[in-house]
Amino acid sequence: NTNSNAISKVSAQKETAKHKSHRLSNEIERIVQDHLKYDRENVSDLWELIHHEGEMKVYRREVEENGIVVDPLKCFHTVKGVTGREICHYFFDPTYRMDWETTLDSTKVIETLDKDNPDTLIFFQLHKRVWPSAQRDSCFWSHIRCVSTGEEDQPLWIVVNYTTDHAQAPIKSPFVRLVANVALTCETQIIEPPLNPKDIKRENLLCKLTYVAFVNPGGWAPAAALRAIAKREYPKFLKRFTSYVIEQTRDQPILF
Ligand code: 18C
Repeated sequence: NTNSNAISKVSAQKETAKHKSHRLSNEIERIVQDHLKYDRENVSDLWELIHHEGEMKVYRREVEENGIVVDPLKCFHTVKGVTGREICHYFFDPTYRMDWETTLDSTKVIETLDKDNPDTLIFFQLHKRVWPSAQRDSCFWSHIRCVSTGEEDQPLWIVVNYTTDHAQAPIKSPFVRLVANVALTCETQIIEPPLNPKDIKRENLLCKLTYVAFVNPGGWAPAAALRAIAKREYPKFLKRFTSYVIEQTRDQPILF
């Protein structure tokens, strides 16, 4: 089955860490390191808490560039019963995208950068149209990685989605290309760890999740409408996506 196949391929990478370099390697390295450095930092008072529900906190900063709203967004969440690797796997793998994404008309993988180590895919997505604005599309590389911190016993998992150009995804009117830099970082904690690690159950798992999004709509869009949509859609995404991962993994062996 493709699912376990994809999982084992990424885990093989985790163990052997053999990375073949490709045309995006340097850019990916730089962007991933930036996210690892800054995303988990707490927010300053420049950030406004726009949604607080249980463990979930969604912050944003109101920023405009040439009259276009590009508000940075940052969320912290804690999810019980799943590992960071599981959360990142469901966020990265195209198999599940349309199960949890409610803001897309379509998603398509147009390239797998290194077929021996499919940790980087290029996606072309068509977003739902928000009337009366032009419909947005996006083209981005998506990279999944396991980062061992050395200090803790559980590694960090991260997925970064970052806009790129691609010959198979030309910009075509009437669509407007949005520009995105999104990262999901997950850290697994073992609560009340049993003496034998083999006895770890889902009830012992806690995942600290950080999600950041920098999205430029790529052209003018009414600021008030856009901010209202963002305020509604990001919390909705976080709730739906994390519940989805909990559902999918409930009766599955834990994937560390
Ligand atoms: O990270 C998420 N999903 C990933 C996989 O798909 C990927 C997506 C990145 C793009 C995020 C930006 C989406 C903008 C889509 C615009 C249309 C939305 C319409 C919704 C109406 C029901 O990383 C999870 C993403 C969660 C999406 C939240 C949407 C927030 C909207 C932000 C506004 C963007 C401007 C669009 C212009 C609209 C004009 C009013």
